[in-house]
Amino acid sequence: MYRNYCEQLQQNRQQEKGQKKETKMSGMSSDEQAKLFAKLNEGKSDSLLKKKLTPELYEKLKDKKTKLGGCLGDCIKSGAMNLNSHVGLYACDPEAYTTFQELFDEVIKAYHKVDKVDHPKLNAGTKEQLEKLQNLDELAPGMIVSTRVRVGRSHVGIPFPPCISDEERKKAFDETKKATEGLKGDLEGKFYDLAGLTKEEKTQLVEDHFLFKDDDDMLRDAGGYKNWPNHRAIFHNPAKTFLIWVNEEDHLRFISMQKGGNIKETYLRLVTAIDELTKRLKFATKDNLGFLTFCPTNLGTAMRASVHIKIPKLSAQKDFKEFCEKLNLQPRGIHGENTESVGGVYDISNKRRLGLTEYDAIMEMQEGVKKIIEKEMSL
Ligand code: ADP
Ligand code: DAR
Repeated sequence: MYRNYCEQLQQNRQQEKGQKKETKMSGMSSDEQAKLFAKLNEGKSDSLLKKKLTPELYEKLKDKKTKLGGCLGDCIKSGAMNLNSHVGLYACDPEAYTTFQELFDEVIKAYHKVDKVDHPKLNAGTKEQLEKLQNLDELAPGMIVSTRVRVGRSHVGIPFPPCISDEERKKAFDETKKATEGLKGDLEGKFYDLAGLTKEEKTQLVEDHFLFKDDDDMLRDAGGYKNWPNHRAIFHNPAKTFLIWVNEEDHLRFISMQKGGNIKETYLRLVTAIDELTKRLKFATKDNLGFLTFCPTNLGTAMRASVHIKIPKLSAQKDFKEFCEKLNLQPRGIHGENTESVGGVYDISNKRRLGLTEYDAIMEMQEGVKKIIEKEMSL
């Protein structure tokens, strides 16, 4: 996996040097951008965008444009229209992290709890380290309903939702479809165009936690559902333990998931998939940021490893959120971000994705979940 990754980094650097710089004007006027900044400052917001985009920094960045024509307004629109955002900032395209670096770096440092924006090289773990991964069903039988580990990836040279055209989204769709052909073993599966699924098929896949929805207002305001459902797709193996989401929030999400608490098996399947797909696709990276994604919370490893776990007693405690925060864990509801828990079952995952390796991230989740199990059993 590491070898493929290094080769790809080298190719990316050569590609960026020779890449023809397309210029595409963003659709947003400077007047609309100014209105968004005013809206952000109208009401109360605890978002990192509100905290970090000072009037002085706005003045400094407001006239800048990325080579693909993206502007600051494209990046702050969601946070300005949704003052209840936690972060509120998205990159209009991969180059936004450079063009608007003074803003993005402050948000990145605050979210990922790092003093310096400096992500380590990809490291899924050595043979010895991987022996430390566990099947937590042996520790707490029946407590973990399911385990899921996912990474985000972006195609080189294709903008993110605020600036992507329908043709560019089709290019990402087609490249991914081609890359899934010929996957073998546990990774072999079928590619389903979202537009070709019936309403019932989609509903069942969403209810079973396998498919994404188009119901996140913050993602909508960031341009995430433009031309929906054109060129959106899901790939999965027959067992639905390996899936790929195409053109949801990110160009790509590689997902390994299964019933129960076998973190080791779930993680190793994803590592194999990433290695295989790295041979077939080129992913956007930046040395100090790792893998580039639409949202700065997903940079670096772009990995979120989660368990759906039954913790009715711990979750009823007043300090539940603080308990998770201290372990660098993020509690969520069980139907996706900003949803509620059901029957005391919570989605518990690593919060940090940048400034640590893939191995560090999965171990941070595993060791944190073990502390959650210990606490739940002690109550
Ligand atoms: P992500 O950014 O990782 O996609 P979301 O919170 O949007 O996270 O979750 C996406 C989907 O994955 C939702 O349907 C959610 O229910 C499902 N999901 C996340 N973690 C798990 C898990 N451990 N087991 C089963 N489903 C999960
Ligand atoms: N609506 C954004 C979400 C930030 C993190 N989640 C992502 N990228 N799905 C917010 O700022 O709350």
